[in-house]
Amino acid sequence: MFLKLKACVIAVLVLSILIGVGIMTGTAFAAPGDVETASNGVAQNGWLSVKGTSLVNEQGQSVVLHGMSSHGLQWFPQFTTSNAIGATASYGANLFRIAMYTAEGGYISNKSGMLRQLYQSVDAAITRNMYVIIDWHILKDGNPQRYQKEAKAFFKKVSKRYGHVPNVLYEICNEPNGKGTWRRIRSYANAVIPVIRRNAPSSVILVGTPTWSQDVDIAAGNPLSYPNLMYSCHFYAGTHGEWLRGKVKTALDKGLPVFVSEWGMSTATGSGGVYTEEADRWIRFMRQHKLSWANWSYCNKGESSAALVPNADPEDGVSRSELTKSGRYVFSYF
Ligand code: IDC
Repeated sequence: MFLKLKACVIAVLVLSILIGVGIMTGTAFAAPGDVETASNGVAQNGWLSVKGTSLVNEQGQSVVLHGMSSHGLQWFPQFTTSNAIGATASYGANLFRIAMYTAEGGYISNKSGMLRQLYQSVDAAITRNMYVIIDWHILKDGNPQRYQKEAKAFFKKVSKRYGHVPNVLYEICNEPNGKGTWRRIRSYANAVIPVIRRNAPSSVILVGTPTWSQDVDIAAGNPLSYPNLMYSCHFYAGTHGEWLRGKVKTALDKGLPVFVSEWGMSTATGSGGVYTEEADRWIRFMRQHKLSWANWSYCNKGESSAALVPNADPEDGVSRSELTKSGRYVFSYF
C-alpha cells in the first residue's frame, strides 16, 4: 500500500516537472511517438458533402476545415510523416494538403516514387484523424489537359485505394494558368471526375479555376454539373486583396461553393515578406463565409511563406520557437 502510494507520488512529481519544463521552454507538449490526432476531424464529422455553398458533415452541420499544405512532396517528404502531420493536429488543424507536383521533378518524371510517398503521407494523415487533400499540383504546366492522360490513370489508382475512406478530398488541378482557360478546365474536369466517381462516389472533389485559381467568378458563370464539388480560390496576402475577395463574393452569390485550398502570408512568389494586415482581412472574410482553407506551406525552406524556421525538424513535435512569423500567425487560427 505504502509502496503504491510512493510510486504514485513520484509519478505525479515527474509529470509536473515534465509539464513545467514544457511550459518554460515553450515546447509543444508532444513527446516523440505521442499520438496527436485532430480533435474536430473525421471521427467527429464523418463523410463530408456539399450543400449549397457549404461543406457539411455527416450530421448535415456546416463544417470548416483548416490546416497546412505541404510544400512540394518531391522536396520536403520529411514534413508529411505521421509525427510531422500530427504536430499540426496538436495545434488544432483538422486538414492536411499534400501537394504532389506534376512537373519540376514531381509525378510525371517519377511516378512510382511519388506514388509511394503520397500513399505514406495520406496514410499518415488518416492515422491522425485528419481530412487530407490529394493535390494534383499543376503549376508551370498551366493547362491541366497537358497531362490529362496521366491524371486519369493517377486518380483511378488513388481513388481505388481511398474511395472507401471519408478522410480524402481530391483536388484535380492546383492552379491552371496561361492556356488553362475555364473551357479547357471544364473539359479536363469532365474527363477526370467520372474516373474518381467510379471508386469514390461521393467524396468531395476540388476543381481549380483560371489564372492560378483566382477566377471563381468565371467558373460560377458555367459550373460543372456533378454534386459534391467545390471550386478553388487561392490568395497570397502580399499580392491579392479586396478585388479577389470581390470575385469570391460574386461566386458565392451565384451559389458556387468555394474552398481556399492554398493561401499564403507572403506575396505570390512565396516570399517577399509577411502581410499580417491583409491576412487579417482574409481571415475575417473566410470566417464570415465559413470557407475552409490550407496554408502554404509546411516546410522549413528559407522563404517567408514557410511555417517553420530553417533546420526545424517536425518529427519530435513543433515548438513555438520553431515557427516563423507566418507559422505563428497561421497556427494560431487552427
Ligand atoms: C512555390 C514555392 C517555391 C517554389 C515554387 C516553384 O513556394 O519554393 O520554388 O513554388 O515550384 C502557388 C503555387 C505554389 C507556389 C506558391 C508560391 O501553388 O506551388 O510555391 N504559389 O509561389 N500559387 C501561388 C503562389
